[in-house]
Amino acid sequence: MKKPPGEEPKDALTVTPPKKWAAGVPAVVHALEYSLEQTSVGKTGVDLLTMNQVGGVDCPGCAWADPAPGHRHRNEYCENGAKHINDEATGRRVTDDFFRRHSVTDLSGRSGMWLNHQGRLTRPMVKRPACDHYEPISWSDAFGLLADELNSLASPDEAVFYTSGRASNEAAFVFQLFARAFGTNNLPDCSNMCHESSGFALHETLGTGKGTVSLHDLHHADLIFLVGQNPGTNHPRQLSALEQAKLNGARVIAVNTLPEAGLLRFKNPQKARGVIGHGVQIADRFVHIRAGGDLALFQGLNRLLLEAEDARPGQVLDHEFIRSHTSGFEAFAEHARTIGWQDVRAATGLTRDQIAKLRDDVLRSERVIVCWAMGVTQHKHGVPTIREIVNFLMLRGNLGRAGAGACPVRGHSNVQGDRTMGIWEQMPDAFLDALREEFGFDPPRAHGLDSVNTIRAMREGRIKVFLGLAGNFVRAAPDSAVTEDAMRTCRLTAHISTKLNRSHTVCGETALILPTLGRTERDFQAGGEQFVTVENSMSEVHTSHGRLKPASNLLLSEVAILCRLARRTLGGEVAVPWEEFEGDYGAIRDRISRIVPGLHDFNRRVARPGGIRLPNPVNEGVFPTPAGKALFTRNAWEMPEVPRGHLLLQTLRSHDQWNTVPYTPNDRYRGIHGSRRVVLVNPDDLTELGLSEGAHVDLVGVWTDATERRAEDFEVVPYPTTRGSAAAYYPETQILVPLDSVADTSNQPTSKGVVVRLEPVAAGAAQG
Ligand SMILES: Nc1nc2c(c(=O)[nH]1)N[C@H]1C(S)=C(S)[C@@H](COP(=O)(O)OP(=O)(O)OC[C@H]3O[C@@H](n4cnc5c(=O)[nH]c(N)nc54)[C@H](O)[C@@H]3O)O[C@H]1N2
Ligand SMILES: Nc1nc2c(c(=O)[nH]1)N[C@H]1C(S)=C(S)[C@@H](COP(=O)(O)OP(=O)(O)OC[C@H]3O[C@@H](n4cnc5c(=O)[nH]c(N)nc54)[C@H](O)[C@@H]3O)O[C@H]1N2
Ligand code: SF4
Ligand SMILES: [Mo]
Repeated sequence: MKKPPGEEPKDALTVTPPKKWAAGVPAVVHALEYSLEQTSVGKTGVDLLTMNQVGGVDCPGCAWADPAPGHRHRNEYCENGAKHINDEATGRRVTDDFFRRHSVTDLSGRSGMWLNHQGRLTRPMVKRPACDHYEPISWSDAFGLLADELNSLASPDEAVFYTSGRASNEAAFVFQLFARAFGTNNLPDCSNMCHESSGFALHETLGTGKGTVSLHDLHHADLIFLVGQNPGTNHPRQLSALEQAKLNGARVIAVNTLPEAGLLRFKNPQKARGVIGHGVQIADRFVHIRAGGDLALFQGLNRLLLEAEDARPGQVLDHEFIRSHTSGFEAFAEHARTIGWQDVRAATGLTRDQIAKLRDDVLRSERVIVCWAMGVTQHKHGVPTIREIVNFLMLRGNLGRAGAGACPVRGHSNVQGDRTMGIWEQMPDAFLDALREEFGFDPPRAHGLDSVNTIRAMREGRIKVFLGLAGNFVRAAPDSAVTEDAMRTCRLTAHISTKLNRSHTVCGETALILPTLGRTERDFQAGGEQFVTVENSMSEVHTSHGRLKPASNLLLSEVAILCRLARRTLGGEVAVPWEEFEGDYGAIRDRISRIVPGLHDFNRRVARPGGIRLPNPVNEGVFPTPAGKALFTRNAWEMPEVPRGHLLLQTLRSHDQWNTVPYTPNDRYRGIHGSRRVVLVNPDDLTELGLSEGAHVDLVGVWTDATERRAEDFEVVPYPTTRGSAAAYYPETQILVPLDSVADTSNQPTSKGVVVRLEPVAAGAAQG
């Protein structure tokens, strides 16, 4: 079979029926198989038992919250958490010899799975101009090289500082401090491609960008919506919370283009009931929605609620909440009443009667929570969709009280914390003022570049230095061909990483690999053994203690790398005690205490079991918008235009990957084995397109520019996705997402809304 360079190899594809339940015993056995392959049995056991426990290591996987101390299971982790931690704790090592054997050109032809499989990076490496190999470099020379490049820039804005959400609070705080002391707000992050739409919509309507619910709220809700998320794979312990909610009487409505296994039934591996028996049905209603139809769905639902109020005045809406806490209700209501059911049907595939059933569920419920993730944020109208979800919650006062609220389900384990620490190209003045007060330098005020704008600026030759703190920017960003060309225009690209990935191989003229400790590892500094802190999706800030021996004795912690680099670059220019920070992370937390509201007395309070829950003003009845009230909004929708014979493609995660890093070619719950180059299409669409199961097709992107975007040779799998849509894995399909196809206002790539046609590959070519 054909395989473009840099893509995953393909074995023979086997397809089995999709699973109807998630996370029972086979899931645990499956994780153990992966971990046994990566580490020794003993080490795995030690790690996993400390995972997500008080005083233990925080799972490096997703940002789902831990139950309160005293309510945790002995095994407080999921199958995928076990895989993520073992992927870091692997016994494999990338050695000097490895880089002698493999040129950069060779490595850039390798797949992400292969690169990751080589194991942990062990020492700093440099690729010099006109040279095709990485070679060892000392830490001191590496810092010297980076500092010289930075200091030779015509403007600090010729550098960008990218962060991925696995970085700790301490590392993130130091990173943004360094960037701003250096003189730029160019701080793009993975969140620009993840929940940026949530941040924008929540900020605008509620005055705060974070979710409002806790685990306790979820456990005690009457009705929970799961919109555009796949918890069985991406937030498996959310299923435990949903199970608990259901045992307490909650109903769950899942809204998705795919009937994901985790939405249907859950067998809890931590309970006998989950080992035998049928498990718990998760979704009481599964709403099989057309791709991108969620705004229309919530608007239809809102119209029905307004009409129910007309029929029973004073009994449906929470007038007290609307009167005292919100503005814009009249304009919103007027607009919502005008939406047409034909239009809603076209956008959602759902009838008024089907939506009326959801209204009835809502009317029976006192406490409603809406959870959402990438199926909502990664569409062109992601921001208005979330604004409409806020409208929905506010109609019945489902904000700021127990068991109710908004729950954007975050991705990376500390992506929310990184933002709290100032990783954002648009940090508000209050934060910048606090930095100035604390450190005595004037941070730049002009907004910096986000992820998409970074690529645009690179393409125009305006960026000379790229420094990445974790992540895999080249592979996470859209429009691979454009992004890779853009990255190669840099004079220097440098990555602080645990493992090898494509961003090390598609690099600038000079490139640095700065290998670092993972979260699982012990971190000794001048001031003794250190721990770090992270913030989960529910705004709980807690500690994470590494337990393992570092993968190599040449590794430095993220904080140490950043502090040394900052000292070398800035000399004595700013009054930041970098050396003290490196020696004792408590000194960093002391400063954070004085800068980040809610983290006062950080060191003392975070030491308590369970840590600190950052206050959310909404839960105190305060809406810090300019008007001091929550805003009802009017949201028009514009469905993506999908020409005849085309489909709307979503690019999503398999069960066996961590973002840009596939672990295996399998996606067990969806019944896909042996190959990731598959495209899932509704059988009726296949008939209409004249394609049959197993056909080989190129996915060809259709966009307003003249560029042809083609992902070659995918195998067609008939799958119950909604009519008109298709699904294929990220990052293989990254090449199809146009850089300029972004969500309105949030500038987030529309990774779930890519117009494609399926072009059959000539019979002989598929075998080539
Ligand atoms: N194992 C594992 N866990 C992870 C990750 C990982 O890669 N692997 N990544 C982490 C990160 S960074 C993130 S952000 C999260 C992502 O968590 P998710 O958002 O669950 O991730 P995706 O795989 O992108 O799945 C999106 C879901 O939305 C649905 N969907 C797509 N389009 C639509 C639509 O228009 N409407 C509706 N209603 N549904 C739609 C898809 O069918 C799919 O179920 O997971 C985190 N957890
Ligand atoms: N088409 C499409 N594109 C997408 C998405 C999509 O759904 N579809 N999802 C988007 C989303 S939600 C996200 S969050 C981004 C993800 O984008 P990123 O966060 O940039 O990507 P990851 O794949 O999580 O990064 C993995 C790399 O991080 C490094 N790493 C791992 N742990 C550590 C650590 O502890 N410290 C350090 N320093 N490095 C570490 C390793 O070198 C590893 O190779 O991708 C986005 N891109
Ligand atoms: S649900 Fe998320 S945080 Fe919890 S163990 Fe699984 S991957 Fe880790
Ligand atoms: Mo994410």
